[in-house]
Amino acid sequence: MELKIFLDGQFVDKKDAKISIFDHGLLYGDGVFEGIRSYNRRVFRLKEHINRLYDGAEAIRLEIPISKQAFQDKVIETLKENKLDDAYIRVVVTRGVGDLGLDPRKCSCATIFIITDRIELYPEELYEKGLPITVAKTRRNHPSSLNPRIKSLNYLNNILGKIDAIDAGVEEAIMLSVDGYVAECTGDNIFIVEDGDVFTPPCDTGSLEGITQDAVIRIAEEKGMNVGFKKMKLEDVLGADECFLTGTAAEIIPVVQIDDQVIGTGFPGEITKQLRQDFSKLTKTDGVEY
Ligand code: PXG
Repeated sequence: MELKIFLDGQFVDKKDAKISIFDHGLLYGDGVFEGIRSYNRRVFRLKEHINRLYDGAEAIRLEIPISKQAFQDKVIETLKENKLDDAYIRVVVTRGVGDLGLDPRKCSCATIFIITDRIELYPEELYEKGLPITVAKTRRNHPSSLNPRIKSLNYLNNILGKIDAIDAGVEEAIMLSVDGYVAECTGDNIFIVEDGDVFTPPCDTGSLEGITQDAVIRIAEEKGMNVGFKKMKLEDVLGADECFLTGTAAEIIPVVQIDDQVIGTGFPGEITKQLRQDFSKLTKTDGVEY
């Protein structure tokens, strides 16, 4: 069965899902998006993703022409249309069709599309052995230039970071802020564990407010751990007992090496493993059913 895409109010076959070359999402990366997951016919943190989408849209003064509830319903409908139990969901809202100038006022109507597809998982081996990563040469956008809370369609900063990772022969790279603090990775938030305490950099160093990051903070709190936001330098990560990354696609993935430096024992740590177990339970029981 061909994949059905929700595009501007209707379902179309994947091969027919096309947008204009005058769409400002394409011309300028002018728009917002979300990556969401469903597990066993439950959409994980759907409301939170839709809220972040609308907050980002508001921050760039992009009016989404349907209500949040209608948007959530469309996500569910798209999943049902494609009969997917476990899915990766990509939601995109662009400024829409305009002229060749930057002026967003020339775009009269936002373009909305929703893609639901099978999820491509990282190999299990990476979770068992842990991930080697690098430090990107590219610095994270300064928050005063582009607020990291906005999950915008303009991902070139992250893609340049990803190219740095590829050049180093690894999957992910730590991105530092312009003033040298650890912000996040190219598509994941970062955590460290120090003497049993769990820390992640605050959003104002240039990281996205991750939905998986938030879920992990709550799990750690419930387990009675001391957990919180802390500005950190690369040395703090290198000297940590454990390090892991969080994101919708990766979930929680241990980091065991940064360039030629081993983190902790060089194996995934106990706290990382515990958090992974609890997160896995949460994704099986929580979420909007369909
Ligand atoms: N930081 C950035 C910059 C992200 O893009 C995360 C953190 C994790 O956030 P969530 O809310 O998912 O826990 C993301 C996630 C990819 C990819 O292919 C990743 C993301 C979006 C699209 C693709 O790795 N975003």
